[in-house]
Amino acid sequence: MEIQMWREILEPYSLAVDELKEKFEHMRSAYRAAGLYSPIEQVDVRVKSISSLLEKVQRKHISLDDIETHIDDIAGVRIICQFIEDIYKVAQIIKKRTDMQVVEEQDYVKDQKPSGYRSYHMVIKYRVESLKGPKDIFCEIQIRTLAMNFWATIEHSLQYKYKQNMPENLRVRLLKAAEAIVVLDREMSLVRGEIMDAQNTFTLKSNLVADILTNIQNLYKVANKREIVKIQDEFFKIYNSEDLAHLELFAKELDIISEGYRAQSLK
Ligand code: 0O2
Repeated sequence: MEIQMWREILEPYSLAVDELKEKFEHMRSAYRAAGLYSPIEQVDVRVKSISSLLEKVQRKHISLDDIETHIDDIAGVRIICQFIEDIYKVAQIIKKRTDMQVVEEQDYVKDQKPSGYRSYHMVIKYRVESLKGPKDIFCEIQIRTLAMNFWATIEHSLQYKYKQNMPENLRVRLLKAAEAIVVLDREMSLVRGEIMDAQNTFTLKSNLVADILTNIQNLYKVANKREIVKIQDEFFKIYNSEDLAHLELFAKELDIISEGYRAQSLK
């Protein structure tokens, strides 16, 4: 197959991963904008490189003509979560979406691979609209925790280095490290409530501060300077007191003041 042909084949996959990255990142922002904890921490995407595709084609004895139907991870999305519980939440969210259809699932979190690898895998069918028209493609979504990702990234590099000949002592060490990851994820799940509370408070506070600052900035255009300085001083006082309920109240009062000025300017 010519290089140009490869480029053409990979084009829709590249479009798909760009779109999917945008969608999952938007989901994360929407949670945070609503002051909610996001089960999605990070989204990485990639299109399999030509050399990695060729390696898989040879290893699995697939004809070059069957690549698109027999290899379902040409497009890859990796969703990183903080906690194991988030993995299953994200999987449920994906299953409910109407713009992607889950065609295969593999729970390597519950059934870890012999290497020690853990991750939740889904293959979805996803439609892209390219210049040539609509095309349904397969995409592999890997959902894992930060800790699982740490392990998999390191183990993947070692696999790449040693291919099938990983020294036994290294293999055993990696298995031990995988066990430690299981314990770490379990421990983190036990303090999940505390961590989520802390993160929700942080998100709520930064959303409030952003709203307040936008309102103050807009007031500069309409209110007199003395009033704005008074508002600013009050804001700094409340902000430094770390009293979130007071900050919420202040933000609401400021909304009313801003609304008043807006109504006046429309008269
Ligand atoms: P890359 O660079 O991520 O694309 P396989 O025969 O294992 O290649 P299969 O049967 O199609 O693939 O699917 P499977 O088992 O779900 O694995 C697909 C991907 O999962 C791999 O892609 C890896 O990203 C990841 N994976 C699976 N097993 C392991 C493992 O033991 N260690 C690590 N670190 N990752 C794993 P590629 O093509 O290997 O690599």
